[in-house]
This record gives sequence, C-alpha cells and structure tokens, in this order.
Amino acid sequence: MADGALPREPGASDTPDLGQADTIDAGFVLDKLRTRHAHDAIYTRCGSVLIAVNPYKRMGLFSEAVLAQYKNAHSLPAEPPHTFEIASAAHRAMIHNGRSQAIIVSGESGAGKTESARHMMLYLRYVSNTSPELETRLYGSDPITEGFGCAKTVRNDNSSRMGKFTALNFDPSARIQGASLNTYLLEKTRVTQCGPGERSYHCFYALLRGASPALLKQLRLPSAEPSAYAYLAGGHTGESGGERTDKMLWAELETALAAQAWEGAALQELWQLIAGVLLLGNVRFDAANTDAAAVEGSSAPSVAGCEAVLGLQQGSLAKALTKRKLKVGGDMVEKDLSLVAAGDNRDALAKAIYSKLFDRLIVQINRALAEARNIYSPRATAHVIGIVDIFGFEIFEKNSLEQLCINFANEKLQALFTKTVFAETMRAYSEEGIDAADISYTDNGALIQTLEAPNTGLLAILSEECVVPKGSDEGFTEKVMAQHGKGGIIVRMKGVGPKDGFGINHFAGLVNYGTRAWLDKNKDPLNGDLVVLMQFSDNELLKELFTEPADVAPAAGDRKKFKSTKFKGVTDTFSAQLTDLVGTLDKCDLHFVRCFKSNDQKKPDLVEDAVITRQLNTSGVLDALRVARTGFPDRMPFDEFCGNFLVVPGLGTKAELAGKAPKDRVLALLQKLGVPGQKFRCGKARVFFASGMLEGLRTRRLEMQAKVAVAIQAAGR
Ligand code: AOV
Ligand code: MG
Repeated sequence: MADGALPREPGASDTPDLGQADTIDAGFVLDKLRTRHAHDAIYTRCGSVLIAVNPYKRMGLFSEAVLAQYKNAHSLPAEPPHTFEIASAAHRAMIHNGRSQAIIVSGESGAGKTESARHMMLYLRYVSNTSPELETRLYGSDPITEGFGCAKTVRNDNSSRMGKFTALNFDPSARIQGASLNTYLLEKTRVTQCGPGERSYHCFYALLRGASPALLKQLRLPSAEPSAYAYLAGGHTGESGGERTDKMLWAELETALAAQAWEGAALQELWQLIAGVLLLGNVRFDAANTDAAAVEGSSAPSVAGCEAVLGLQQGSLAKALTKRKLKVGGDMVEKDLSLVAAGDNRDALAKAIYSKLFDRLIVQINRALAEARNIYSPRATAHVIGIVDIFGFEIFEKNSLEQLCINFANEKLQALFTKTVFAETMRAYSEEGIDAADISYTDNGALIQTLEAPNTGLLAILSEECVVPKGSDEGFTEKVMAQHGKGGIIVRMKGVGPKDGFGINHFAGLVNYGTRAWLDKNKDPLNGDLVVLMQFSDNELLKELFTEPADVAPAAGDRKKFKSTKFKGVTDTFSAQLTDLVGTLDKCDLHFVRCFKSNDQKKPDLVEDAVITRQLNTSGVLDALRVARTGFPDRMPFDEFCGNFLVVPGLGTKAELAGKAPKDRVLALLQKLGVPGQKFRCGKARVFFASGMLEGLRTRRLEMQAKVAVAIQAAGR
C-alpha cells in the first residue's frame, strides 16, 4: 500500500469487530485474524480491546493522512480499527468525561508493543499542541531509553529489557503540558552475559562502532570490536539486524543526550562508566588460585584502564575485587576471596554501575521534562493519558525469579483487565437488575494474594528467607510449599526435587520455576568495600550514583540490621513499583491493546496457527469477546442522560416529559432518537448501551445542535 493511503479492509462481508460476531471460539477468531492478516488488515476490534497482529513489514499505516482520518472522524468506532483509534478514543474520553486515561499494551516479546505504543504517542502528539521544548525532550528521549534499555534477543532485534510507563499531562484546554517516564525492572544479567544470537544493550555497540578512535582511546578501550570484550564476546557481536545501525544510534544518542543536558564533563563521565563496565568484564582471575583470588597478569591493562575511567586510585580495584575487609574484635582484617567470589564481585559491580546509570538517565529525562513543563504551562495538570508498554507473559523451558516478576506484573495487569472488562460490567448489571447470568470470567485475585500477601505471600517468604540465619533457596521452596502447596495455585514441579522448584498455575497456564539462586538474586548483594571504593571515585557521576541510600544488602542472618534498615530485596522494590503503577492505573479509564505475533520467524505475510492460538490462550481476549458480544459496555444514569438529551432541539420540550418518572423519560427520549431495543437496556437508575451506541448518540446531538445554530444564524441575517 502506498504511504498516505487509508487502511484497507478485507470487504463488506468481513467484520472488523469480533464483538459483533455470532459465534465465538478460538477457531473462529483464529480464522478471522488469519483472513484479515492476509488482506493486510492487521488490526481487529474485539469489543473494547484492540488486537494488533505484527505484520513484520512496513505498510504505510501511520502517515499524516491516516492520522488526520482518525482525528477528523465524527465518532468512534467509524473507521477501520487502528492503534490511532484507541489513542483517539482515550483522547476523546478525556475531553468528554474529564477523567484520566491509560492504555495498556501487552503481548509476548516481539509482538509489537513498543511499536504500537510509539504509534499511539504519535497520534496524541498530532492532535494536541505542545511546546517545541517538550517535543524535543520527550520524543528526543527515545534513543536514550532504547539505546540503554533495549537489546537484541532471539525473539526481537530491539527487545525492551524493562517495562515502561509514559504519562502525558494535559492542561485544562487539552494541550500537552508535560510528561514523565517510569521504568521497571531493567534486566541486569544482560550486562555481564548474553546468550548465543543475543546482544547486550545497544549502547555498548553504538559506542564501539560510532565513537571516534580518539574518544575510544580516551576511554581506554583497546579495540572497536565488540568481540574484544568478554561481556559481549559470548553473544552476537554484529549489528542488531534492526533498521537502525549502531553508528546511526550513536549519532542519535549524541543529539538526544545533549538535549538532556549531558554535555562536557558529565557526558564524558557517562561514557567512562560504559567503558568501565566493558573493561571490568576483561578483568580475569588466575584460575590456579581457587581459594585466594588474584588478578591474572595479562589483565593488568584492563584493570589500569578501568581504574582510570572509573576515577579510582591506582591499585585499589584489584584489591577490592579479590579481598574483603572484616572486623575482627576491634581490628579490621583483610580476608581473601575465592576465585568464584571474586568473579561474582566483579560482575555485581558491573551490573550495579550499569543499572544505577540507567536509573540516573531516566531521572535526568524526567528533570528535563519537568523544566520544559514549567516553561510552557504553569497551570495545574487537569488530566493524564498514560501508556504502559510492559514485558508480556513469559513461559520458557527454564524459568527463574526474573520470569516470576514479569509474570507477577502480568497477573496484576490481567486483574485490571478483568476488573475493567468483566467485573465492573457484571456488578453494574446485577445492581440494575439486568440479567447477565450466563457471562462468566476467570478471576486471578487468589493467585495475586498467594504471591503478594504480607507475611504469608510467596514474595514475603522470599524476603524473610533472605534475612533469617541460614536462609537458603531450599528452605524458601519448602516454606512456600508448606504455606501454599495445597491450594492448587502453587503445585509440585515435575522432574525436580521438592526443594528445587514449584509450578504456578498462572492465568496464562502452568509455569515451572526453578528456585536456585533466588535468595542471591533477591538480595542482589554488592560487597560493601566496592561501594565505599565507588564513593571515593574522582568520577563525580559514579560517586553520586553510589552515594544514594540502601546500597548494601544486609548479610544473611543479620536480623538486627534487617529490623533497623528494613531489608528491601529486588522483588520488594519491584512489587512496590507495581503497586504504585496499578494505583495510578486504577484512577484512569482503561483501554487495552493486545499485540499478537503472526509467526515465530519474524517473517512478513506468514501466519502460524499454533502461534496465534498460543496467544489467544494467554491474552484473555476470548473471555473479553464473550462479554463484548453480549454486554452493554456504556452506561449513563437516567438524570445525566436526560440532562444531555432533553436539551436537544426537536426531541420534545422539557414540559412534555416533565410529569414522567425518570425511567419513562429516558424511554421516551430513546424512542424519539430511534434507538433499537436490542441496543440498550434500562436498569433501575441507569441506561446501558451496546458498544458504540452512546458515542453515536453524542455525535447526533452535536450535529442536531449545529443544524439549529445554523438555522438561527440564517434567520438572524
Ligand atoms: P515488543 O515491544 O512487543 O517486544 P516491538 O514493538 O519491538 O515488540 O516489535 C518487534 C519488531 O516487530 C519491530 O522491531 C518491527 O520490526 C516489527 N513490528 C512491530 N509492530 C509493527 C508494525 N505495526 N508494523 C511493522 N512492523 C512492526 V519486547 O520489547 O521484546 O516484549 O521485550
Ligand atoms: Mg518492546
């Protein structure tokens, strides 16, 4: 399709809304999605949810002409389904009902979440004015979050290795006045290891391939080849395979960082930290010394380079990596670390530097955004439109704590989905005496409780095990099974010992989790000596990153410290962030985009049935359909409806309906408006409308009012 053309639809006999179909089952939906995909109709409405199937090819669906088409649509849904339609629905709802809105984009890795979120941002930016400063700072921040937070994986050449929530603040006149960004759970392990065919974060390759030889030399990097660095050498060392080459990203990063005030010494320090991570990876320890680790002779240049770029005193790094200071009686003594412990120490430091730097980049983006906001509009924010782009549900052959966190997040979002699409509708129906007996849905409330309940939940048990004397992975697994093993949510894992893992029956299916190293992963410990060393760095940025509170996890068994500093594991922080996010989303009207992969080979024009079916099962889309088809998703109290429509010229005067009871007035008005009986239900105090009906009535009201206004003007001439 030529750029600028309108989206094509398969034909009049096809429905772009599965909610309108007569029969609903997985086979039917699969068939529809396949047919539509074959006609390049990648979007399908499913009641209030949009299904977006990744086409793996550019289709010209996002041109200015298409933007204008959705902006100028009289009412929704009136156009072919599109991510612009969802963004438009959120934008219009914000203006109409004065509430904040959020769009939750979910789906498997590589399904198109980040692309879809980008398209919706594009739309919101197109329909609302904003200042040039905000434009550059918000949209210009993209290369930073992508460069430092995305990486090539086997599933996606540009995979987001963190969750992201972008909020746009609107002033009372619906202009974008500000924005903010939150990120969740950056994947730290990728900094020190990446599997075959995968890469570490894009920024490392951008630096090596994009920076001048002079800069690389200043950064003490001995080679521009990724394969020269141990942290990168284990994975794919070529380009990511995406549309943006590493050199292009470097150029974009230079501009984007400058726009966030990363200039001069600060910018130099930033790249010094990235170089420092690469050099740290090249520090090897002598394999012969297993009990008392020592840096290998050939690693001396890496150590020296690392000390230079990290602003450390000569000779201080090797010592801090291989020894630990202990207090014995009143004296400090040095204890040798084992070969394994020294390696862990080095990797923990690299991960800490990188993840703290990433957090700092986000803080800086938010600072710049806040400044731009003050320049532009000092008025109070009236509403927010937020977009959540978060890692989808993960079921791998081997699953660990990372998958549990990701799947926990998906359970929380699924609960919002359930609540929005099903529970609220059901409750409203029953309150109003409308029969909806045959609509059922799966509620995951019990599972969420099993994971997050204070004291007894799985996450609480994990953090407690991190601080009790002799806490262990096996002990944790046993306690979880003792507490939850009989409820049917957490079950024994087949094929492993009872202390090595468990299965969890998620809404998307059974996932088996191996629990090895969970305590360490949750503690994410960093040797206190290294923290102190960083705090004395000459690199101001590094010093600042490590001077923030709560750097050191308490040693196992240190209960006193636990009580006083309240031990916070990785999962506690994540769980708190999630609660925060869900709290924000709870205050918003929610819209959902479910992204689907068409096949596992990233190929255009190919639909694999098993791949679609897998996603239908994990997305909750079929359940949503059942409700969308039978349900009446829009509702309005009788009084509000009369208030809105009694004033419409030509529908009868207030006096005519004055004596009637509210419900009879509504019925009379609906009759005058010609609304068919199957499109609405009257409850006790509210009237319910089938999907799209209310929006259509609103448009008609505006049109009728406009007609009368024109007539009055004409009469006045
Ligand atoms: P994700 O965000 O869902 O994965 P992306 O949005 O990065 O997935 O999409 C993956 C790739 O699919 C993109 O780089 C594009 O090549 C292609 N793609 C996705 N959507 C479209 C579209 N609408 N039109 C054309 N190509 C598309 V992850 O971040 O891995 O969970 O962690
Ligand atoms: Mg993504």
